[in-house]
Amino acid sequence: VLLLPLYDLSIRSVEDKTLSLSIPATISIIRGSKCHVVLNRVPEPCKEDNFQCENGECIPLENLCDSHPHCEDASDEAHCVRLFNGTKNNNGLVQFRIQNLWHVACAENWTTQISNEVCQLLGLGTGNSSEPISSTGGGPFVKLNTAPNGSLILTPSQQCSQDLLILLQCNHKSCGQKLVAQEVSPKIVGGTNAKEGAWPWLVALYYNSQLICGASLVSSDWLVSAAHCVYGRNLELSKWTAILGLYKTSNLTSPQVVTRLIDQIVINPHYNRRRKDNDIAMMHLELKVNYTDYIQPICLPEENQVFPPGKSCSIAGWGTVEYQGPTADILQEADVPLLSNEKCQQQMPEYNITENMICAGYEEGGIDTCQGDSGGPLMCQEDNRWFLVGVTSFGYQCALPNRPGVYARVPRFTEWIQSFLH
Ligand SMILES: [Ca+2]
Repeated sequence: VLLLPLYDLSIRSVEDKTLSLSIPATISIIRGSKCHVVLNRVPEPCKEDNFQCENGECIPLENLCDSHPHCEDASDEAHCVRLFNGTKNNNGLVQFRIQNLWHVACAENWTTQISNEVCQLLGLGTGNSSEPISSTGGGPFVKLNTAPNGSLILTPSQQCSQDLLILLQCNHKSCGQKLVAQEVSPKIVGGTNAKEGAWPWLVALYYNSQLICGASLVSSDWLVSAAHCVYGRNLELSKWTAILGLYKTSNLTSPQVVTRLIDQIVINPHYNRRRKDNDIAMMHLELKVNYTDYIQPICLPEENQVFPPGKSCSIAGWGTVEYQGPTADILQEADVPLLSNEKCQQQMPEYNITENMICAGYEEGGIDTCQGDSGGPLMCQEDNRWFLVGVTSFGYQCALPNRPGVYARVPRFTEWIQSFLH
């Protein structure tokens, strides 16, 4: 019996019939029946002149990007600077959002320190170069200075001196950034349809025209997936297809979709099939892909980067709704908390949970939605960027409590992955 106040609930049986209920309600499910439970907590929509925080709160628009956190999760101050109209995703005109309006940065008084500060805010390392360029468009504009403590002071302005704007180039290549504006969605328990463009590094792997696994794009020509996805299939390269920019598997001809053949597969040399240890593989695209709003690489974590137990991360994929059942049409996503390896070992006594594995899932009363194709990513956000923390390796079938998903722990393989990228 599930007691679910405050949630909109739909239950999809394996026959794919959806039953919607108004809540609060108590639902009994016959033991042994297979259901896919989707819980959507629907926040009240905000009034028109309000901004909706990522946690659903409403705040007045004038509190957006005013340097003071108003949302409990500070999401009102999260995306207040961007690079605009660049040729790559780590350069462009600097724009600051002040309240609800984007302001273009003027070139006057610009310093290296400001470049570094802006690149850092964008999660792009330090500034590489900045040059003044003549403005063609209209305002509003903003002049920048640094306070003695190093923070930026923004002064909105009607015009830039000599109409000069700043074109900034940051050092890091961009990664782990969602480029398609995501509608504000409430925190979700269980899983739900993702928005198009929500996970632009997610790749669908087809073998013999069957979607069998997920993968993650880590550069313009390399994917990371699970070794068990490719094991025994790594010699028949021509049977593989990687589909990038995919949202609905029923719409492979969408203009956002790019298809690539695979010309190399490398299984991690330490992969142990029986113990499911080091379950990670690299796949090379025959042709590089161009990055678009729908195709972007995910960031690789540093080898020593820590993702602590309890941290909420995300999984996404077209994974089966039930064990060996059909794949989902629309990309599915869910939030899952990371688990310590100790806890995970307790809950998975049949396996040896090694330091090359990381677990995620709800400890108790968890509603597992069976998302996450094998090979697909376990993703965590840090400093506004998404990192590939795990590769979906194994777990139990749907909806079993105390059964976390087990993932290959990517920071253990960062050096190995990077050895392919240069
Ligand atoms: Ca604010």
